[in-house]
Amino acid sequence: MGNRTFTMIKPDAVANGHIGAILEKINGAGFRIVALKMTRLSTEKAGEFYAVHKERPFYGELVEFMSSGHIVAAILEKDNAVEDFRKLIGATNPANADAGTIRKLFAESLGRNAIHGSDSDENAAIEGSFFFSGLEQF
Ligand code: 3AN
Repeated sequence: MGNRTFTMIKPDAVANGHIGAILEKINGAGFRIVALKMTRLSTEKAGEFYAVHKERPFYGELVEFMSSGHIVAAILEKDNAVEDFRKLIGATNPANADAGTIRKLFAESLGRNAIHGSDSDENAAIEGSFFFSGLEQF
């Protein structure tokens, strides 16, 4: 059971003005923010980040969307961080997400689903170091 996960507030949620509300939900659920930045992914960098999905039919759409605007990347700390954070964000498709989850509250659709959460401790570490150097993690 690891105690860190990685998240990105995606371009839809940033453009719709939800950064503050989402960070408040994250803190309110007991996560400590240990790294935080607003940035924008090039198509090349977005493709690299989502390389595990390369063979999936939605890969092109995903890369285009994730490089279409600013994102907010963060590393979060809490006991059982990966699993608890995925509960907090809700199902991939907001139509299936539980009431009160971040995707239910803020996502537009399956493709534009407001927020990313790592799916394993191993990927949390890989994804966190994709965006943050050791000096940027507190
Ligand atoms: P999650 O982000 O909940 O772990 P994954 O890993 O299955 O979901 O998918 C990664 C991302 O790809 C999702 N967050 C979503 O933005 C996008 N995605 C997944 N399935 C589809 C789909 N059928 N059509 C368009 N985009 C999708």
